[in-house]
Amino acid sequence: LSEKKPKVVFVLGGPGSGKGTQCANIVEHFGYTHLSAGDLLRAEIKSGSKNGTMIQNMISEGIIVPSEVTIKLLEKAIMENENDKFLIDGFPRNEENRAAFESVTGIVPEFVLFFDCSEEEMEKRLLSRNQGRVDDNIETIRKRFKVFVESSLAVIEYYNSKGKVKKIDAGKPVGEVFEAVKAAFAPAK
Ligand code: UP5
Ligand code: MG
Repeated sequence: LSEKKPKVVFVLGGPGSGKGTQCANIVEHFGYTHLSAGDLLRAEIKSGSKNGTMIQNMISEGIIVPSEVTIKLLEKAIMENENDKFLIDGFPRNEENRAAFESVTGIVPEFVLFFDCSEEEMEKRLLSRNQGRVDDNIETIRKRFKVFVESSLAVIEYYNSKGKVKKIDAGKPVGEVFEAVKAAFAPAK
């Protein structure tokens, strides 16, 4: 992976802040490949892998899956893709994820997009998503919010201290959020 030297942008923000939605727009506009850590974990469950049951249980509780598991899936997805620029959506989720990813892959992100959104708005979005996700029920949503505040915000603070965070007001309609996202990518084009 160190030979490939891919360009990586981390896309972070609370559950339902619009990471997946905006990543789809960024892919169309800027030619990145979108890797959602959550989607990779859900695919791993479906594939019937030995870790599937553990991953399923953790996602149902809104808990962060061990970083070895997630990092392996991300590395594989990066290696198997010819593109050299990737959006990593929903990872790293805690300081241990962050440090392990940097040391295992040698990859340091170009920058970090942070979708800032109120819990009230995120809750509303998640409860009306209706895609059959095991974690889109009010109890698990509350647990996901708690994990985000207690573990994931520290990652954003870390990158903020390095001057790498581009904060986006993600509480607005999709189109308006994307205008702000475009501005964040424009200088790097
Ligand atoms: N929507 C989007 N933008 C909108 C807007 N501006 N206005 C109005 N509505 C908007 O959007 C959510 C919903 O809101 C959609 O219906 C959308 O149309 C609408 P989406 O783009 O899907 O938001 P996103 O931020 O991607 O929400 P998601 O639920 O995917 O975020 P999570 O971070 O909770 O989920 P993720 O899949 O990343 O992780 C799930 C679980 O996997 C974690 O809880 C954890 O258990 C596990 N996990 C790990 O352990 N490790 C990892 O590294 C990653 C995941
Ligand atoms: Mg998502």
